[in-house]
Amino acid sequence: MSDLGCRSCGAAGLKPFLDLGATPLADALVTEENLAGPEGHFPLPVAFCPNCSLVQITEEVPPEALFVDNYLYFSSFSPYLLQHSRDHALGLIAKRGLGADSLVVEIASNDGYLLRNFVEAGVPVLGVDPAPDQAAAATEVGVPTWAEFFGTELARRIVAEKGHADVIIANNVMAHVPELNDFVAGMALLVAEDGLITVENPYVRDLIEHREFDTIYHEHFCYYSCTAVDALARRNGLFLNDVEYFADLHGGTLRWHLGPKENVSDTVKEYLADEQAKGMTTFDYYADFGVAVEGIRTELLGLLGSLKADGKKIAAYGAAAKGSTLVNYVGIGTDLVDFVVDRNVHKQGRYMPGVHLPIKDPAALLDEQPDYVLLLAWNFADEIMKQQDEYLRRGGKFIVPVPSPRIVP
Ligand code: DWN
Repeated sequence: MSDLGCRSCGAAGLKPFLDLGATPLADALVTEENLAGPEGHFPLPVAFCPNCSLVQITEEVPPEALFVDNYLYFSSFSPYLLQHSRDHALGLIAKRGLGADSLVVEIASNDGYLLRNFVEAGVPVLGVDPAPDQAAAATEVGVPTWAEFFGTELARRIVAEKGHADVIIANNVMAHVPELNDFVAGMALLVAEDGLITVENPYVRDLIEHREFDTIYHEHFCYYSCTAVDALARRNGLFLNDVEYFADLHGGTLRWHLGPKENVSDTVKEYLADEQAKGMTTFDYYADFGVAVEGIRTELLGLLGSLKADGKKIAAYGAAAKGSTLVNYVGIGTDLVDFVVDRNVHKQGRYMPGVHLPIKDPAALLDEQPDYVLLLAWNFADEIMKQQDEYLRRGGKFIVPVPSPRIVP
């Protein structure tokens, strides 16, 4: 991909600024029987497009391998995300006056975690998600779901069968599609002429400024600024009309409001101007990120190594995709960390990709009371530390790895 053009604008001359090495697929958790088997490792180079400012990985793993075969991410394991999603749904129902004659389509609807709020309010919905287990789980909770990848072809079929959508929701998916323009053009085909599209993805500004390098993995083809989204939308007949920021979601998330009619808010203009002022539309803003990431690796290895040398027992929390990037890039194996805990029952009993850390139920923290817990799901730090108050009361401590490794409390 590195010799191909930008995923958005097609321009040549992508400028690489980070290489996380050959890493295993972040959500490809390993079963006991496959521990000795082959495990794919794929390059993870990251580049900047000087033409449209899109940050992107320049390696391509087929989406089927990423999101269909044995994809284990279920959105409903995070109470914070469930509340965030419910607030979003109820806000849209009120603001857009959605009712029995409306249609809400969510792309990457996972296990129905968000659309179920519309179903409860009597608003017709359609979920789209290629992951079969998640689509089945959504259907079980009353969210009709098509287990397919979204693009212009599927958009046409939805319009033919269901009509145009009053609202399209696309959370944490526009970063996950290799064919970006076909994806956005599909949303432009599907949305009603007075409809709204809301797209949520982590904000590349926070990735760089908070050194959230572990949110880079093969599922995330792109990392967005408002500048990049604005260009991508306009190229496909849509306009970036508004934007909302959520500092506590996935390390800093933007919700972009797109529509077929131009009505750009002052907030969008401020974000675009701020990105220009920060230099986010130039390579220099990203140029030194690799050095900062190497610094985190050195610091974290040093901290874990010295704790182990002092005879301390260390575990980890969150068999997250970002956790896979972190433990594999830094080189954290069972010599340093004994096990990982995760509430997602589909992940328990498996092993982290590459380093093969065993994944257990969070109860193991009280059963085994490790001295320290490396917080791989740092984006949910408040929620997890509240949940683990007994572990903390007993003297346990967390290690938060980014923006720089630190022990809490
Ligand atoms: O884009 C994506 C983001 C939104 O979610 C997907 N491609 C994949 C996934 O990335 P991730 O796995 O890094 O996301 P999370 O949601 O940060 O992962 C958190 C992990 O921690 C999950 O496995 C669930 C787990 N968890 C837990 O065990 N106890 C989470 C919470 C809040 C908890 O209390």
